[in-house]
Amino acid sequence: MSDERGFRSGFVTLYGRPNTGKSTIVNSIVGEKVSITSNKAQTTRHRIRGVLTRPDAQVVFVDTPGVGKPRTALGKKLNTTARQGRGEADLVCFVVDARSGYGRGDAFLAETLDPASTIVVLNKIDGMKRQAIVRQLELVAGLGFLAYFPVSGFTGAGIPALVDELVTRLPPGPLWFPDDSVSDVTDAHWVAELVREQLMRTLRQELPHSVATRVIRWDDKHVTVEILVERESQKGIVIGKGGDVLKSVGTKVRRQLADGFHLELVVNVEPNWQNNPADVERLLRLD
Ligand SMILES: Nc1nc2c(ncn2[C@@H]2O[C@H](COP(=O)(O)OP(=O)(O)OP(=O)(O)O)[C@@H](O)[C@H]2O)c(=O)[nH]1
Ligand SMILES: [Mg+2]
Repeated sequence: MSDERGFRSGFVTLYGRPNTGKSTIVNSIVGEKVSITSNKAQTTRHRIRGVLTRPDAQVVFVDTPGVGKPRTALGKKLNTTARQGRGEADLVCFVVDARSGYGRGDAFLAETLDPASTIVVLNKIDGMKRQAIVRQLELVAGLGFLAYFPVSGFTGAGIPALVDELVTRLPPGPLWFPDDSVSDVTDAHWVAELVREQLMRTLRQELPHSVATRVIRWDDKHVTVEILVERESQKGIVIGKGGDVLKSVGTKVRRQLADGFHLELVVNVEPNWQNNPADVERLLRLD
């Protein structure tokens, strides 16, 4: 199937409630970490493309922010970004957390999706009893979508079958990205994301949502990432006692960077940015 006539390609958007495992699935499929993950809702803030190229097809996976009831300008922006991702797709993978179970939030989203181009992906089936998985399948089976796939983004169970199904349903098409390209994320954005990932994983309660990160200086192998919080009182928590939080974040990020990379972290306050649409636009802009 490697002749040109047989080649298929297209865009597949992962869409769903926050924390259902969309980014974990994209990373698992492309075989590399292209999108940060954490157990806090709203970890993903941009449309992140992860590219899978096989001899017979190229699938561009579009990871999107989780969709939820917006309580801030940031939440609203994330919902818009997710909808835009849905709009550019040939196919949508509607990702549901099978562990916590198909719920009202999922049902609400299901109604906004086009059944003719949507596949339901029941994620996190690792460690679940067969019966419980079947019950979840029964809950969604009547919704009229194209297909239903129980998977685990962790173990990879069910993922190859899902990818084969997606490829079969994509139209004939060209390579959209070079065949050795895995992601469209720039180096600066990626380093800022790695810092935010560690902060999301470390910080508690509402604090993760108050954090924004961006590279403010990149000088050969020396990079400075600015961490923005919303209040002076949050600064101390992010820095930690004797700087221990920042130190641990820095260590975990450096491990994922090339040798000899010098990473500097600075913390500043951008008052209440999460509630100000103009601040949200500015801080989430990729340039
Ligand atoms: N047990 C289990 N946990 C998973 C699986 N996939 C993801 N998780 C966990 O679920 C949490 C959320 O994963 P993410 O991939 O960040 O979820 P997301 O849907 O991208 O979240 P947002 O970007 O916030 O919308 C993390 O703690 C993951 O480790 C899975 O297959 N099994
Ligand atoms: Mg995500």
